[in-house]
Amino acid sequence: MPWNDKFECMPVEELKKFQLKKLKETVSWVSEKIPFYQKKFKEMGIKAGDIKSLEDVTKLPFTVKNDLRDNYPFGLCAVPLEEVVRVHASSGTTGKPITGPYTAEDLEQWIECMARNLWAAGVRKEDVVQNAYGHGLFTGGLGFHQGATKIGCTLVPTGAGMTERQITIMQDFKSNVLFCTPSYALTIAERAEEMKVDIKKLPLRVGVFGAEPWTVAMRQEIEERMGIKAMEAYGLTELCGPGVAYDAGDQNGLYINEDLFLPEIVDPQTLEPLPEGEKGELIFTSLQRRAMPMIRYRTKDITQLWREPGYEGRTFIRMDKIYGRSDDMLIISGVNVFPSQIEALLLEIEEVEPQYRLVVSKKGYLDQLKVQVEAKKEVYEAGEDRRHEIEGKIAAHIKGMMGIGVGVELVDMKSIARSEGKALRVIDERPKQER
Ligand code: DLL
Repeated sequence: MPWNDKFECMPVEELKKFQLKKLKETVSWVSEKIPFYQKKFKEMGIKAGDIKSLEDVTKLPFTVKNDLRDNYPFGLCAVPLEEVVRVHASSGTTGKPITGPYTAEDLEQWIECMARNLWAAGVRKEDVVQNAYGHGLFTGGLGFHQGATKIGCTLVPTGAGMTERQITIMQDFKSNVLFCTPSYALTIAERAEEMKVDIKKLPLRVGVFGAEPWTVAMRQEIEERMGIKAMEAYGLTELCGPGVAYDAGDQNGLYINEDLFLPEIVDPQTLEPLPEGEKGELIFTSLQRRAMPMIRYRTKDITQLWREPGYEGRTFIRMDKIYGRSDDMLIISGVNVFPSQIEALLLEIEEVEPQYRLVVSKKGYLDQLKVQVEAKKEVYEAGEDRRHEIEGKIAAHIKGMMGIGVGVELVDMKSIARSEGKALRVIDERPKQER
C-alpha cells in the first residue's frame, strides 16, 4: 500500500480536476505576487482567467535557470522573507547559485513527497537508515532526513564522505538502508572491498539513490555488488529537491507526484509539446508551492512520460529514468550521444569496472570522444597486449551498437577520481564558444 493512497491512487479523472484547480490557483498567485511573471504574462497577453483546462498550461511562458540566476537570491519569491522558514541552494557548475525558499507549508509538502518516495522504496519505521547525501545547502541531505524522520526510522546522518567511517558505521549500527548518490554507492562498495568487508553479508537491504543520471545497468551493478535493492529518487532544487518522482517495487519508471507537479515533455529545440511516449525535455509547473512557484520550468532533463496502472494501485504518470541532460548531449559523427548510452555499453563488457570518464575535444570541425575507463585487476595483470585487446573490444562494441568511432583508453586502476556526490563524467576540452 502506498504512503498516501488518497493521492497516489486517486482516479485519473479526479486527479486531473484537482490539478486544474491547483494550476488556476498557482497562476493567480504568481500573477498577483511575482513581478517577473506579471511582466511575462503581460508581454504574452495572458491573464490568470485564460487557464480553463490543463492543456492551457502550454499558453504559459517557460522559466529557465537563468531567470532564477537573474533574480538571485529572492527576486522570484512570492512571500515576504519572514514567511520563509528554510532556504536551500544549488551551486551548479557555472555562475551564481539558485535558491529554493520554502514556507512552512512548502516544507510540509516536501516532507510528504519524501515520505512517499522512501515508503515506495520499502523503507519502514524499524529501519536504521544511513544518510550519506551531503547535508547543507544541497537538498539531498535534509530532504531525505525529513522524509525518514516522518516515517519514524532510526536515522544516522553521516553526510557525504569519510568513506571508511561510513563502512564502520554501517557495520556497527547495522544500517539496513543507505541514502547517497549512485556514484557514491559505488565508491562505498569499492572501499568496502578494499577493507575486506563484505557488504553483502551486512544487514544493508535497500539504497535510495539519485541526484545524477545512472543507467539500469549501473543500478544492476550496484545491486549485485552490495546485495541490495537500488531504488531511486528524482528531483531538483527549483521544485523542492528530491521527492518529485520515485520508483516503487516494480522498478519500472518513476511515479511523478502529480498532485504537486504538473509534467510536460517538449521538443528541446522547438519547445513544442510532445505526446506521451515521446522523448524530450521534461518541464514542470509546481501546483502547490507558495514561496517560489515555478511555471513551466525547463529542467533540461531528457525522458519520456507514460501512464498505465501502477504498482500497488498507483495512478500517477510515470517518467523513464533520465537519459541525460540536454546540455550534456554530445554530437559525435552526427550522432546524438548521451553519456548514459556509453555507460550502458561499457557495463556490458565484463572486463571493465564501472568507473569511466568521457573526454570531448575538437578536431577541425568535428567533436571527438575519448572514453577513459578502468578495467578489472586481471586485465592489468595480464599485460599490455591484453589491455589493448580490451580497448579494441570496447571501441568495437560502441561502434557496433551506436555506429560512432571513439577512442578508448584503459586508464590505470583507481586513477579516476572517486565520487562522494555527483560524479563528474564529462570533461569538455572544446573551446568554450564551440560547445
Ligand atoms: O540533485 C535533488 C536530489 C537530491 C535528487 C538527492 C535526488 C536525490 P539539484 O542539485 O538541483 O537537486 O540537481 C537537479 O540533478 O535536474 C537532474 O539533472 C539531476 N537528477 C536528480 N535526480 C536524478 C535522478 C538534486 N534520479 C538535477 N536521475 C536534475 C537522473 C537526476 N538525474
